[in-house]
Amino acid sequence: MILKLVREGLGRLIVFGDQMTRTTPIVRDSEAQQKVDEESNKLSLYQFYACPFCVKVRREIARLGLNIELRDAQTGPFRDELLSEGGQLMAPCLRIEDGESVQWMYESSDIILYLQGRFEAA
Ligand SMILES: N[C@@H](CCC(=O)N[C@@H](CS)C(=O)NCC(=O)O)C(=O)O
Repeated sequence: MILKLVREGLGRLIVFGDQMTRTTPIVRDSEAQQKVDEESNKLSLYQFYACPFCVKVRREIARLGLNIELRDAQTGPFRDELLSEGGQLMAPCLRIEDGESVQWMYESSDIILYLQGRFEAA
């Protein structure tokens, strides 16, 4: 219980630090941004608010100027969905829709590399 509170407190400090030190997002012309937005519509991030790994990914999403839906997996339907469809109750997890198929990507570093590879130069 105490450990959980300490972890939550530290997480919130990290969230605060992140918000104080956000960098300017990549700027694109409106056509390029529209294309990126359309692609981002097919992505969603299952995450916990005060999780440092989630902060790291949210920070990169902001830097890359992506409008990815954030889904709170702490409680409620997204928690159940993450477990039943993704296979693990661990955050962050990026849900990637590609036509009929869906990929669930865990591991913050893998998610960041994936987003950079797909959107850094877009
Ligand atoms: N190596 C993973 C670690 C992710 C991780 O440990 N996430 C914690 C939250 S900070 C988690 O989901 N724990 C399972 C739980 O809280 O039920 C990453 O980098 O994404």
